Amino acid sequence: MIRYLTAGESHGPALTGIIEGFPANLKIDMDVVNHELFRRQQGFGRGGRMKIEQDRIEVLSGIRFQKTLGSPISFILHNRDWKNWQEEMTSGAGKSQQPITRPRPGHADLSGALKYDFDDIRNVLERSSARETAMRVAVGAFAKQLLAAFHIRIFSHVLQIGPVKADPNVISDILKTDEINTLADRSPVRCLDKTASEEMVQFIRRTKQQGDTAGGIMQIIIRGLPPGLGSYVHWDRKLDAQLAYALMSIQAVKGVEIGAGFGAAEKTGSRFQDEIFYENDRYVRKTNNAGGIEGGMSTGDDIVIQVMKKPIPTLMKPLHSVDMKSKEPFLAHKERSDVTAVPACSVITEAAAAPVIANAVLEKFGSDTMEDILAAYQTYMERIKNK
Ligand code: EPS
Repeated sequence: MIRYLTAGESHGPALTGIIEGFPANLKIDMDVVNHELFRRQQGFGRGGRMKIEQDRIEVLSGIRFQKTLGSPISFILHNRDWKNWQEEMTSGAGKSQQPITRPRPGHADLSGALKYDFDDIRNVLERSSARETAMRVAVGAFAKQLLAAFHIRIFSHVLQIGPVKADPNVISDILKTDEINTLADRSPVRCLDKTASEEMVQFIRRTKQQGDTAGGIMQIIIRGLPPGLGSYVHWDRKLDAQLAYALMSIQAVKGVEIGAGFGAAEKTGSRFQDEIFYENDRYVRKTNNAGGIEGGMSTGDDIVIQVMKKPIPTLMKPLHSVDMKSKEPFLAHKERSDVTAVPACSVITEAAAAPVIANAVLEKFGSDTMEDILAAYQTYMERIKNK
């Protein structure tokens, strides 16, 4: 099974990642990995940092002649901004010239400083920063290449930023195609509804002028799964639970909804359940309120998930806070940040979901070499055809 670790401070020398348990003999295209990192850096509403960085990783182990070895894959991403932070962020001797003592409401600042007994909030914010997600996107890019061998694709797009929503009627046809990411990548906010996309940009502009920030909702679509990934037999093997865990762990995510989500509460059972038919030698459901997961297992239909990211807590017009040194009321600390990172978060959700699905594939079909895993997959697909 795939496990992974990420390390690195936002303004430290580098971010690093290690993936353990990745099967051998999968061809890896590093351009694909670096393209995913590029996608994460896009999106209207990002701050100055993305103009400094050009995220690319260098692989240090686990791959030879473009193929995985089954050994841990480790990689490094050098922070270009490091050159501006060498003294403040050194691992050698030194002392901060500008300790931060005014926690931002909504950030990890206050609880983190209390928990780890820090007098300088920078010790918290450097690691709690969403800069860490660059490593998760790299991990996701490896996992996506594994999934591609089984024809499993992961897409995402933005449904809402602030009060501006994509029109479900405008985007419904696109959602049936495999063009979701291609078209979403063309929008400055990854929204498939062009009118809403423009309104979102205007909304972000206005929000920035007001010194404020915005959150939003994105949708992930995972397509091409066989039925039966995950399991109902034990709580921690349920695919929806594992996906929710991975998605909730993304910085500033406050909600995850599967399929019809909370909207299901107002439906009666007869209107909510996806009825089963048998057509052209296979089982079909004509609706997908369950979002592609029943009893903690994939049904074979698209897995559909909505993820909500709250507004970023670093405000240029800061909110009330307390100075941790003097205990006097002060306005919270402000530093360079994004107005919204919802479009980037959309790419990150794909990456967070990918290792979860990859693990469900490995759990079902084996984990050593691609050849063995693919053979087990084909046997299973043949067997369920006749069921
Ligand atoms: C981020 C890098 C950060 C922020 C953002 C995410 O860069 P900096 O702090 O140097 O401006 O743009 O981080 C946050 C929103 C946060 O709350 O920490 C990135 O690479 O994604």
